[in-house]
Amino acid sequence: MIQRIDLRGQTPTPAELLSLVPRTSSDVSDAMAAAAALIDDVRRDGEAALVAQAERFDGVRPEALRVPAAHRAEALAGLDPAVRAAIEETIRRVRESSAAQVPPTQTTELGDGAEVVQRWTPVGRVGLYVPGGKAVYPSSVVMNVVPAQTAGVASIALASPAQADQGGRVHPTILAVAELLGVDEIYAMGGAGAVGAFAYGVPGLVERVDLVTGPGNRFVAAAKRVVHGVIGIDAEAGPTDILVIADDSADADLVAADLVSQAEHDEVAAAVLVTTSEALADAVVERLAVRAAATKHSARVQTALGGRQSAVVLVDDLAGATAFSNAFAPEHLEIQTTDPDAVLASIVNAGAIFLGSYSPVSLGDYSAGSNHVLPTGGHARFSSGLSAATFLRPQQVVRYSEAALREVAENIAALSAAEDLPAHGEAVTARFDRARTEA
Ligand code: HSO
Ligand code: ZN
Repeated sequence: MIQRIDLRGQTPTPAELLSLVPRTSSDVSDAMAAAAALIDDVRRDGEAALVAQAERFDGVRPEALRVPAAHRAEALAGLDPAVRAAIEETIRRVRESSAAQVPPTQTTELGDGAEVVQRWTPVGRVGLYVPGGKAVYPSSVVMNVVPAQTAGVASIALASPAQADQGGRVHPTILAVAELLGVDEIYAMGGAGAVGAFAYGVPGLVERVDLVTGPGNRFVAAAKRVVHGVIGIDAEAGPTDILVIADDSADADLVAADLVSQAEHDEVAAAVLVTTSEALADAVVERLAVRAAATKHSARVQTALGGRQSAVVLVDDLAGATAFSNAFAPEHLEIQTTDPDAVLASIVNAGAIFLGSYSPVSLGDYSAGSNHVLPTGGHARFSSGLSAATFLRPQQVVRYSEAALREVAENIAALSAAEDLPAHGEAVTARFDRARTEA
């Protein structure tokens, strides 16, 4: 089932490494036209369009587009106490670690009376999209809302589709988690139309937002692309992936369990083991077969493991393993070796990194206190996971005194002349122009 690739004795380039284990592409361009049409409907017809889209796509008329407080309270009362306790502890941990993501205001003195201050200012209003349907992930509500709250976002709204099997209400677990988080502005709206409602506002229902975040299907991703520029968006999430770097000290059964755990998300999820040990490779392949056959979502897991995006890769040494991993830029990287920190030192591209045999990805998905919204599709080469910083903008504040400005006045004059923008220079010289001040 899972393909085996033997790279021992070879030194492939990063591009060659990537072509050996290509991720499934997540092209949303063909959904763009449909998403744009749904957004136009919402801009034209407002609430009526949202109701019509719910009937068409979710097969139900929303009981209320704006979720009333009573529904949220009912949902929280019905939440399984064990799930409630687990969510509360996750909230606590994510809050604590998110606080460290808010950079302090920093002042740089560039001379006497010359000062540039950098401060971080939260986005004013955020719309969080939460998918309904098959995959309802209350943990993702926490991962999106908590960093926004930590950043100091004043206004947070949440949208999730009306569920046919809930009589047209938003999924109760989502409502309950929102209630635990203190989010009281929730809309039963889904898909591209919901993104449109957030981007442009709907008179009498929802105010426009500044930024939309959260996962969703192809049409939600396409809708985000359509409205990007009108408002901000977070990264587009593609299929999840995991890469494990392991040596002969790793436990094959645990490595297999971790690979299966992320393969469980999606038929196109990628699960990759890169190892220096042939014995471990053999053992993991064996354990994968057993676990994949026995797990609840066996068919999905087997499809994911059998795809070209998944592999067991043999390398000569740990340097070869890190080279592979840096080229792949995994969303989740586990390092299960005798000295994980030594391997970590050579890692540059990864969404989140899990060290040692007691830090599985599932820990990060639910309870570590880290964020599980991470760059997929190799985007870890240039971007990072969701954090308080996602909701903050660095702003520079400039304050120069007369003497400090005088010191650079000639530079400004020279540069403005070189760019043929003399009025720029004149704005500075005017301040020191004696004829002007005496007049
Ligand atoms: N592993 C997923 C997040 C998740 N797992 C949510 C379970 N629920 C992407 O990082
Ligand atoms: Zn997961």
